[in-house]
Amino acid sequence: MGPDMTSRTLIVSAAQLGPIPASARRAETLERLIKLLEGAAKEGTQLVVFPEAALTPFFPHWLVRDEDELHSYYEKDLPGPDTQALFDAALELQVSFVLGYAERTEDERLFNTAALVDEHGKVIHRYRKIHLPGFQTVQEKAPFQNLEKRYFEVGDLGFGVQPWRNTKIGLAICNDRRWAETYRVLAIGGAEIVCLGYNTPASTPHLPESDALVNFQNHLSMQAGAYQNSMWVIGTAKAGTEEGVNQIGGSAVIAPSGEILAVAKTLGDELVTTEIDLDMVTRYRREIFNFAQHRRPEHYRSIARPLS
Ligand code: ING
Repeated sequence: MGPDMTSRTLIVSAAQLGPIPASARRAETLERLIKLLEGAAKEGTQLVVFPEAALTPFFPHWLVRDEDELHSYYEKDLPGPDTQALFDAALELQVSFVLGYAERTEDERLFNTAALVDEHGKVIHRYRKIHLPGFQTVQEKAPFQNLEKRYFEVGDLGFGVQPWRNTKIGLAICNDRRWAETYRVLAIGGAEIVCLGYNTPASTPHLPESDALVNFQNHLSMQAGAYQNSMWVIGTAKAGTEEGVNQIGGSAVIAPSGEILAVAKTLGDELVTTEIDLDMVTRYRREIFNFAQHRRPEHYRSIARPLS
């Protein structure tokens, strides 16, 4: 049975991107995103999720010394001259999409942002990354940097939930997926699908013991969030070796059961498409994670008792 407005089924795609070199012209990058949109539309997809920083290399991985270079990585308007072609293609194809990008506001504030664009090419929701990992200053000994605290402010929009078609969507970005609160706050707000992009290095310089577990912990975070909150999670990677940093792939569509329904096989541009049943959210929230019947926030007090 194909997707329609009553059956609460939907076809979704994680649109994974391979590396975006700092030398890439924006038009070239946009071409890659449009190609993925076209491929998704051919598969009947209604919602495409692009990664975090889907228009640029993940520049927090190095100290950007040149002011003009730094500003070149941010978008002032969305759509703007550098993204209009993507919006036009999505409108033409009647496909909604989530786009991760670096945002510069009118009053010069800088955020790591994701936007939800509906099938009419309209930005209907925006989220600014709250959990910024990394540092303000360069870590001398590290083989690569994470300077998100230097290049972005902490998001000031909270975790919003946006009605879209016959469901509700929440957005998150990269490190947000590691924090249980991200999914719980969105679930309390009624989100049925969480869309998130990530740029995740294959090694963690400050905790080398976790290097062998990077891919496991990527899926663990999203599967736990999906299951413990009865939500669909669409997680999309910017993968491959980008400006010298190896990044994981593993883009996936994860069900409220916690199962991975579809997962990327490569580290390049790749569509991970599957049909999802939104009523699985309803069933799991009725039978297992029924917040009203079983959850007791009024009793949740963490009391650190001294050892007797
Ligand atoms: N990147 C990484 C992420 O959260 C990281 C940073 C990796 C933090 C591994 C902790 C462990 O996937 C971004 N951009 O948040």
